[in-house]
Order: sequence, then structure tokens, then C-alpha cells
Amino acid sequence: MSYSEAKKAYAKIGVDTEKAIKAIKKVPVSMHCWQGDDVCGFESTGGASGGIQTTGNYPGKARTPKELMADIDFAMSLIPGRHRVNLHACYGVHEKKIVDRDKLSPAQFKPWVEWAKRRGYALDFNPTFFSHPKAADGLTLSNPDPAVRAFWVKHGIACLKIAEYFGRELKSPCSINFWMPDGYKDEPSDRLGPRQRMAESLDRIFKYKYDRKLCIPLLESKLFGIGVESYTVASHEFVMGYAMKRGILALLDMGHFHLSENVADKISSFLMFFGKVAFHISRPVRWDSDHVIRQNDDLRAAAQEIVRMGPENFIIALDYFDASINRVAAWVLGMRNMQKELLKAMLSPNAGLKKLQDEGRFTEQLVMQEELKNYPFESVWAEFCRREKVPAGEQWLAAVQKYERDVLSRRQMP
Ligand code: RNT
Ligand code: ZN
Repeated sequence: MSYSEAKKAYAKIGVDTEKAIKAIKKVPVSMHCWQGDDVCGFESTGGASGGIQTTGNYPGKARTPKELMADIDFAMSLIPGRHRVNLHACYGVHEKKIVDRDKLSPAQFKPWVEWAKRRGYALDFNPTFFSHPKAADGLTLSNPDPAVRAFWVKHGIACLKIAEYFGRELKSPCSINFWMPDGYKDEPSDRLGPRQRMAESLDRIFKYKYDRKLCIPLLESKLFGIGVESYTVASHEFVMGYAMKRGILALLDMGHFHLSENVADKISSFLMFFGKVAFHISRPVRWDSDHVIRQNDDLRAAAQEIVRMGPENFIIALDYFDASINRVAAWVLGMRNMQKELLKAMLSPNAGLKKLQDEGRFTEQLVMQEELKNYPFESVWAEFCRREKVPAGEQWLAAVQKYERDVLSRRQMP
């Protein structure tokens, strides 16, 4: 169907496709740098620890900051709209000697800022409380050893300063997400102590008077990790309580709940009581497995909630890492899928559907919800891509395959 025919079909149900195209263009998605190198970072070649795991050994992962930046640039060239890039503290650029986590400063992130300025990206940030000798026992901010806690408190404060630097230099507030893997493989005898220590350490970090105009701290909850199955210190309840008390935002990762829970249902309550909602868009398969997001029911439901409650009230970040497929393709597919679901939700007569619900017209509501799934969304997506000068369909994959032949396949792993 042509765009003008689709436009008419949508107009009949009160949906303005031009408005939707304008709206989707304004929603930035924060693209996670860590899909590009399996969460390895530039400090060691150890790979991710802390209850997270990448599986697969697809060739061509980025080995240096330069390669990672080039891969991100290439991915972005196939994604419509303007987006953000999400960095982790373990992606600092170190000259000769590696600066330890407690001593990190803007100096290690200057090359990222210079690159982001040149490209017009804003940056988000994450302290890295894993893949480090002082996190080897799985406990960081809740560690019984005060010296270990002090080390990680310093890391947290150092990262707040780096986030302020990003916000200031790139003229866009930087979200900084705190996720700590702390927990136990088997039943603990004391569930309270680690949570008290965690709260006390976080208090010490947030005593640093960060500039709220430059950085937005987020706190991410989790259910369990690999090797950390029985107890997670920063659980959903811990995070809800702590974030609320401290006046920071809680972050919902779609992979951090029981598989039968509807994560989208949590959004409205979060919005009511926090005012803004931060999201890690991910896809659990059997466990919190961080597969590339697909256009499935979960993503659709989350996107609908985001659109119905105003995308400006959300911080949308992707979080998955698949090492079994082309990593650039994993980024492009995930970013486009996110945008596709947001656009579908924007092409929905949301006010009309709400009216049907309020008037108890449930037959019409159900029929309309289903019929909408077969509306000519593709034609509007294609028009959006045409205006953004990126391929609308799977032609983007041929470009990635060429990049794989010319660039990725030449990278030898040490
Ligand atoms: C881990 C969390 C966390 C990480 C990133 C790398 O379970 O989801 O957000 O994936 O910080
Ligand atoms: Zn996450």
C-alpha cells in the first residue's frame, strides 16, 4: 500500500500519520555500547562477570575504542532518528596504565565526548560494579569488608562526576544507571544486613551533590543472576523503596522479573509515583538472557504504555548482548524494532480506545485492538525511513554484511 493510501486508512480511524512520523522522530533511544564487544570493555580481556553472561563467539567484535566507535557509527547510519549512546565505566580510554575504577575521571572519557560531539550523540553512563577483582566474590556496595565498600563508593562518586561532565559537554542531561550484581548463590542466613550495607553505601555516594540538571541517577533492580540465584541485594522492593526515599528514579529492566509477570503493567504505577520511568529494553528467554529484542507482545505492550503516557516521561535504553550473531546487526535490529513498536503505538487511536474502555464497550475494544494489528503500519514506517534516508526493509542487512566482509572479518582476536 502506498503511503497516501495508508494515510487515508488511518485518518478514517482518527489517526494522523504525519503527526506520528513527527513524534517518532523525537524519541531518542539510548543504544548500549556493550552489544559491540560482549560487555568486555577496555580494561582487560576477561569479559562480563557479575551474574551476566554473553554466549556465542561470532567473529569480528570490537577490540579497541576506535573500532567500537566505528561500529556504532555504522549501526547508527542504518537507524532512523537521532539517538543517544550508553557507555559503561569499563569503556574508559586508558593511556598505557589502566586507571582503576575508584580513580576514574573525565580524562578517560574525553575521546568519547569528542567523538559524540562530532557525531551529534548525547551520552548516558553506567558505573561498572562487575568484571573487577574487588567484585570477584559477587559483593560490591554490600560487601561485609568496609574497605571493599569504600572502593566501590569512590567508584560511584567518580562516575557521577563523569556523568556531569557528559551532561555539561554534550548539553543534554546524562542518565547514570546504578546496577550492582550483589547477591548469593545459595540461601543466605542474613537477608537484611547486605541490604542495609547497600543502602548505607548508596547514601554515601549520593551525598556527593551532583548537579541534577546535568545527570539523572537511576537504580536498577534484578531478580537473580547466573551463579547468584538465591538472593539479590538490590531486588525490586529494595530499589522501589530506596529510590523513592532518595528522590532518584528506579529503572525497570524487562528481563529482571519472573517470566510470567507483565512488565508493561508496572509502568503506570512507576510513572504516578516517580514522575519519570527509566527502562532497559531487553528480552528474557527462559532466564534474564539478554536476547536481541523482537517485535513481540512484551515489546508491543511496553511501547504502548510509553506512548500512551508520553514518551517524554521515559528514559528508553536498550540492554542486551548477543555474541552469537553479527553484533552490528544486533544493534540495528533492536533499535529499529523498538522504534517500530513505538510507531505502531503512535498509529493507534489511543483516545478512542480509552473511551471504549471507560464506556464499557468491551466487544468493540477487543475487536479494534485486534484489527489495528493489521493496519498498514509498514507504509508509514517506510515513509519515515525514506525521509530519514535509511533503508525501510531488510536491505539494511546487505550493508551490514558488506561491513562484515570489509571491516569486521579482518579483526583477529588475540
Ligand atoms: C544486568 C543488568 C545491567 C547490565 C548492564 C551491562 O543484569 O541488566 O543493566 O546488563 O549494565
Ligand atoms: Zn539492565
